[in-house]
Amino acid sequence: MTEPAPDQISGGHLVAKALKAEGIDVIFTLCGGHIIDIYDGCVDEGIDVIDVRHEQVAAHAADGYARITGKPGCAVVTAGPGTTDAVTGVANAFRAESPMLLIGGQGALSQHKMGSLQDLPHVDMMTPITKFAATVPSTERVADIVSMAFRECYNGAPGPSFLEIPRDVLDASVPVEKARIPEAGRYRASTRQAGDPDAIERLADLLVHSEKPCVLLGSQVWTTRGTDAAIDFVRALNVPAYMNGSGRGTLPPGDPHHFQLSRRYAFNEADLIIIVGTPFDFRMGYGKRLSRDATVVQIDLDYRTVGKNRDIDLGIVGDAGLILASAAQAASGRVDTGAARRKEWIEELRAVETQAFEKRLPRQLSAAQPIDPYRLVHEINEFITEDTIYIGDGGDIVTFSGQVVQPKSPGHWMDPGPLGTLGVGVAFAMAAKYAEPDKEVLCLFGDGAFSLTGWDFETMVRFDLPFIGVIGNNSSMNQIRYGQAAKYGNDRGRVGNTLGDVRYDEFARLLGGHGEEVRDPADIRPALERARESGKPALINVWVDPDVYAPGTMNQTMYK
Ligand SMILES: Cc1ncc(C[n+]2csc(CCOP(=O)(O)OP(=O)(O)O)c2C)c(N)n1
Repeated sequence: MTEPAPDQISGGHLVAKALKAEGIDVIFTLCGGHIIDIYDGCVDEGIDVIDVRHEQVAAHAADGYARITGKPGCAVVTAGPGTTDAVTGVANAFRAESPMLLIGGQGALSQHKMGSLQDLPHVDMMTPITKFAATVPSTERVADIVSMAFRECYNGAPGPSFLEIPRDVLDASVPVEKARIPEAGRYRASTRQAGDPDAIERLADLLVHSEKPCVLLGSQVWTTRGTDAAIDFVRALNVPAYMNGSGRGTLPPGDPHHFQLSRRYAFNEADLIIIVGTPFDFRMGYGKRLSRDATVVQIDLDYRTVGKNRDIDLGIVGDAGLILASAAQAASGRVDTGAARRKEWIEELRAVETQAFEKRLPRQLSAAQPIDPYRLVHEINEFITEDTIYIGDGGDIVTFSGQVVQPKSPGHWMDPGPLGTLGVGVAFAMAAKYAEPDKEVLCLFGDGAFSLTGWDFETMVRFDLPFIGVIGNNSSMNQIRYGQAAKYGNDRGRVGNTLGDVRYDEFARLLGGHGEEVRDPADIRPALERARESGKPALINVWVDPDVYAPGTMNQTMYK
């Protein structure tokens, strides 16, 4: 074994020092000869190395780690196929505004363009799906450029960065005093922007004059850790709140300002709609689902998102929590002419909400066999606690859960985000359980989604990361099947979307986890309890009715 002289440091050790300075305590990786010096550096810096079975999982886990911890995640993969395998994970983080760094190996600079093993133009491939993508040109610059990549992750709305480190750059050693090794907390500024003060005053005015306001608390409320400010805001001004993405759980179910099922009604009837930290993308019907008569305010970290796809009346760029706190403060000194009518408005929405809930309840309690997916997600919703981090990874089954499962705490809801990537589940569970070992992690999978990256269940076993996996098994890619059958008829509607009747519970046991099969809805709850008690990574294979679809799937809302 060759060790650098004491006053020398190698590229891999410089990477590890820069990760440490960023507060990162784990990398997710799949090995390759191009990157092993980073592992050696991690050992010295006390950074854990979680090695997975597919690079896509490493990248999704880095994304998930960022969402849970508020720190950037890091995945390290080898050159060529290692890096291409991770592309989906980076792309998902890009659309979800999740800060992470992917480090890819690269052939030696000395063999540049000579056809070295696993050589590809990684930076060109990564540029459109990252905020920053670069080659590290010399060993001296390794830590400096890693810290630059982290800085770039937080420019505007957060997102991923990519670095490739040529093998000779990584493996070489340089005198320590020649390398810039940025120190923790000294190489980037705070990103908390308070918003234009004039715009905040206008928002305060709009609020106190509004009789029928509503607010949509999107993912950036969680990203910016603006939960408390958002809660104070809705309480101080008596504003009904809807939540989406990672913003779910900002208010717990049962809170007087927590609304979910009356959103369409509110967006039609409101006189003031405040959209916080979520774009007018397909999940919002590109803004078309908001009343044309309402005054629309949009708050976002990214200047480019505000006013995109739909006209707005007031746009504010900055940190969700800071802006909501300043608006509430600015409103507190004003005469609130809308206050009395807002009370009635809240009652009106509560009535709509209750009616919608009662209409659906019989489905949620259905004793049908095969199991109605509504019953499965109802049981999950009843089972989770304020310490359960809920993950959805699938098509139709996750659309059902989006209607029924309500996280009980902020930051306890994870879904892929607007890229709609199947296969995030095991990786998100890995990151969540690693980062929050005292929390329970429950992931609902479609059988199709689980199959994409399910081998990493073994990683969960190997690293002793217990979680409860529930597979809504309909032996189909049902969300696709619905639209296909509607368009081409039942026979042709079956082409390319049929899966085998796979016993995922047996798969779990094969890999050393806990597994159970459920056919009777009355058995769902006891099976969930046993999975909780097992203390192991678990898969409960629940056979759900393949001929029942979620309303969102039947309306094909995602394409409208
Ligand atoms: C990586 C990826 N591939 C394909 C799709 C397209 N897609 C969306 S939903 C879906 C079906 C998912 O099936 P499953 O996870 O079993 O859930 P189900 O719809 O059957 O409940 C597919 C293939 C996607 N979103 N992501």
